[in-house]
Amino acid sequence: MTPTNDWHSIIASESHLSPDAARQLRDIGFVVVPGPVVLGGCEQLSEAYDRAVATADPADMHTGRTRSSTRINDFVNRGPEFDGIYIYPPLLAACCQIIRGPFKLSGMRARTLNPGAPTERLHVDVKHRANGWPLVGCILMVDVFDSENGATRFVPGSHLQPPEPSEVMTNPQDAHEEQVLACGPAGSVIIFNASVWHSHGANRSARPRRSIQAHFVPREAQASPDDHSRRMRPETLQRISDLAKYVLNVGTSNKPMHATCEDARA
Ligand SMILES: O=C(O)CCC(=O)C(=O)O
Repeated sequence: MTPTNDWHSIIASESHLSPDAARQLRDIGFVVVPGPVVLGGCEQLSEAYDRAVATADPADMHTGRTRSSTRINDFVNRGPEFDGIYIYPPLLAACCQIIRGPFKLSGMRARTLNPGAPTERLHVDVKHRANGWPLVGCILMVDVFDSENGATRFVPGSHLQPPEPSEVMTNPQDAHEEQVLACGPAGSVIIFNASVWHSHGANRSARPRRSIQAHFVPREAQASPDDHSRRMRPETLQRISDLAKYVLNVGTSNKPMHATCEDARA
């Protein structure tokens, strides 16, 4: 047997999800788990988020036609507070479970759901068997997610059938009778199979609902158009671990110098 000493094998053998979380992801299509520990806690994450948004080049900010949410791309390069998100072990374990082979980060961006935003249409993030399928999504709650501020809604088990909401629903913006909300305290992470029907709810609160959202794709698939690999900042490359470089698919070999993820994170 060939020795399993490539990055993917190391990640697969060392990254773990609890059996219950793994089951929810498989059967329901999403799970909410406590997120990675951020130096300085949620307060520092919140400050770093606001700072990154305030200093972002306007070319990296997208508010869309309805202005209901603001997206800021490339959170790989916006500060050390965000480095632990895309290498969070339960998230990597979920990628192994869903993608079932080598994968990479496609993109990581901020999304602020503005007060007054209406419910979004239910959708999937990638078509069944299209380039980039299966796709894994992750939403880190910078603020609490609740029924008032637009917590993400999911239709449990919908990833197990090929039709998309727009193919079977008269209006995908409507409430679905089986939908459930993914609520949680700030710092929680939603991990989901991006084939599950989902969307944000309405933000009826007076506060913005802030989040950091990441997507992972099979390694050979095309990354998102705002792909970090074309714009890695030297200070990011200097700061991040070899494991992170592998997950980002930037400047590292598939054959690690390290025996474990732990050594590589150090
Ligand atoms: O921001 C949200 O709650 C939903 C995110 C979403 O629709 C997506 O990841 O495609």
